[in-house]
Amino acid sequence: MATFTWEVNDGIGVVTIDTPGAPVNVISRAVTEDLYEALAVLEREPGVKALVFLSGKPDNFIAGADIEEFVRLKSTADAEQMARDGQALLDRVSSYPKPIVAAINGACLGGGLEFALACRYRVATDHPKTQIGLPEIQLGILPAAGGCQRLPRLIGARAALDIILAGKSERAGKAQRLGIVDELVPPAILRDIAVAAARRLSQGSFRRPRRSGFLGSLLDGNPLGRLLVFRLARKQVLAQTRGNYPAPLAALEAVRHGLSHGMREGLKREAQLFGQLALSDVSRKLVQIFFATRELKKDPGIAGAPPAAEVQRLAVVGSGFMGAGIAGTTVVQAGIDVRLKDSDVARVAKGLNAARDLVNERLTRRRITKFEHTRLVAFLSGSDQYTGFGGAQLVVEAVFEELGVKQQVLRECEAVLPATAVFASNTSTIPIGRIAERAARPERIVGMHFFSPVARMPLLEVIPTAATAPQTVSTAVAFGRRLGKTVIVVKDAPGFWVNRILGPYMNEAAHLLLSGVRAEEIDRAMVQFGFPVGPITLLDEVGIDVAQHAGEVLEAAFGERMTPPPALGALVKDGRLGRKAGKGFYRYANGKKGGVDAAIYALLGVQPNGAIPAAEIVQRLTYAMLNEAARALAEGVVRSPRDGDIGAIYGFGFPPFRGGPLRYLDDVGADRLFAELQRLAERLGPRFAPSEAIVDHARSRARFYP
Ligand code: 3H9
Repeated sequence: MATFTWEVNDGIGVVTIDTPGAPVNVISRAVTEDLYEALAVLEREPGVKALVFLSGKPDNFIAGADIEEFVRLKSTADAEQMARDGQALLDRVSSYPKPIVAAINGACLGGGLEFALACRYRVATDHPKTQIGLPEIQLGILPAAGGCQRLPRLIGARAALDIILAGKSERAGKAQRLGIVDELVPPAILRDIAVAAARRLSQGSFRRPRRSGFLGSLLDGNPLGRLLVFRLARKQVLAQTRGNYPAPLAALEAVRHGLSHGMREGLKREAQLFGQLALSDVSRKLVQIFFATRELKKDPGIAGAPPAAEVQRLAVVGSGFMGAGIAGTTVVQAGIDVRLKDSDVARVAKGLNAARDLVNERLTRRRITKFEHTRLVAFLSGSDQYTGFGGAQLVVEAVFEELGVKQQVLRECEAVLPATAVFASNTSTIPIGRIAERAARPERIVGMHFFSPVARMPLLEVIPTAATAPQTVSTAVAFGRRLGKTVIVVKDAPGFWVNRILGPYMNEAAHLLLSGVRAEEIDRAMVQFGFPVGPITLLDEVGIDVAQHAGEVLEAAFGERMTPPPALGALVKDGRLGRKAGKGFYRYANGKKGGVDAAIYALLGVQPNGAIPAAEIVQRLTYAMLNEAARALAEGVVRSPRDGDIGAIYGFGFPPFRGGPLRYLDDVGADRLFAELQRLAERLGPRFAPSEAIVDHARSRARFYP
């Protein structure tokens, strides 16, 4: 009974959950057995009138069912049984003859929340690490230990579906407002308040106030209202997932079935659906991404790396959109001093304002207190001089994308920075080695390629040159992680990883446009394939001029196969730079995207003709990307297929349910891809010629993943 220990004080048994040696508490088979045993012993104790469960881990209550365990499931029947076992355990908890109080501090997720929901009462701390939710959907499964039954019964179908279908976690304050948590307390008094609640419950009955309000009871409380709720939810799910993710629809069905046929039947359906989902290809892919992301969190980015230098002050040169984004994100995520520098004070002031906006947004969204807001804002300062750079351990330059300008900034920084400071360039197109050419301390120079907008985009590419010292790499990687980014270390080659494999994909979109495919048809096909936005919308978002420049860099480096068709030039000349200019392929009004602007076809000199079906659009775009991804991996641009896949998923939203381009390539099969590429090359030109990596893989029937 290693996971559960307890002490009894004045009739209340306080049980601590703490799996020895594990980073977080999870509900595994072994823990399940321990819990049955603990409940049996405590039931027999006549002196125990009520129980409190709290966690012995500092930041974690229970992180859910053990994901490693359900990955090992071999059959639908085993998976269904696993859900039934979980449900039986929580039935035991909910029908326990003595009241049980969950005292929640830290993550209370998935099966952890299902456990808490089976308890009679829930007290949670207002600590920011206290996250309460059901993230199962994000793993391609559904809450199957009664979560689809107990949550809607507690807070109403609408609110429950909102959490379950998005796989959302809420902070404790919101969970209390929703009615999931009964009491919200500071961590220091969690135990006392939970014990007091347990005592009250042991002395009398407790009725939870109803919260749903007039509209809520109208919608949740009668079959017709519920029908409406489910219809709407289904529509929303289909619009968001395009039918590519089966779990949200299954969860909807489990909730609906339970509310119309009762708890028992609902549980049965929940278990059946879990059985089907747990072994599905989509779930396996999403779980692989979960583990790959965790692995990357621990990966220093370079073999045998020395510990990262601690960064207490960041300096940023260039206070434009990127620079301000890096500055603001640093303050919000790392809470350290940031010094911003630009060529004149007006620009600096604009950058500081934009950085401050990110802190303000945290306050508006109630993520921080007013006090914390004041503290964080005070970390931001700036100047048109390099004052304050002497105290920085890391400087990131985000100035204009021109080699000469960047080299100049590097020289100026080296003159004022401490010799041990790291200089990072946030460039998307210029080789880091070129920037470092005339550096006094090339070993301290590295690339840190953030994506735009910095605050929202989860990926960071760290790019060492041949001369970069290992500690410079580990410092950049560790700092990126402090900003909450998933970091991949990539080779200093044109386009790095993300832009390199996006290049042929974007070019192919332009080829399709020029052969008369409508912009919205291209976008629609790729969104249906699983991308968050299509390539034409992406061009508008990135900026058509920026994309054109990136295309030129790739063409200069790789020649004909990366030559962009002459589509973008005409648009740039017309001032169509995308969303930022208020016009691109699409129309924009008051920041809102409208339809495609038909004028683009005249500019491109084509008549839309609808001649190419969606399947071919998808094939040409994705195969162009897969071909390049295999080639770049073979050249060592990324260290492993894992890094390549995570980079594509977090960098530009490659459909997660397909596992990333390299996993998808395995699924397509190198031999089939080879044959199709050859066919496309014959028909459309040598840009489709299979790369050597594809030829090798096809010949040896190799896979990127075992
Ligand atoms: C479920 O509950 C299904 C049920 O409805 C019904 C079934 C019948 N299992 O992220 P971190 C490990 S499905 C196994 O670095 P943080 C993680 O791999 C589950 N392992 O820390 C890592 O291991 P290592 C629904 C888990 O502080 C270590 O813990 N729950 C699990 O940044 C530390 O993790 C979820 O989806 C798990 N459930 O974040 C929650 N959780 O050190 C998934 C964590 O060896 N977990 N580990 O690399 C999380 O979101 C984050 O881990 C958490 C902590 C927020 C808890």
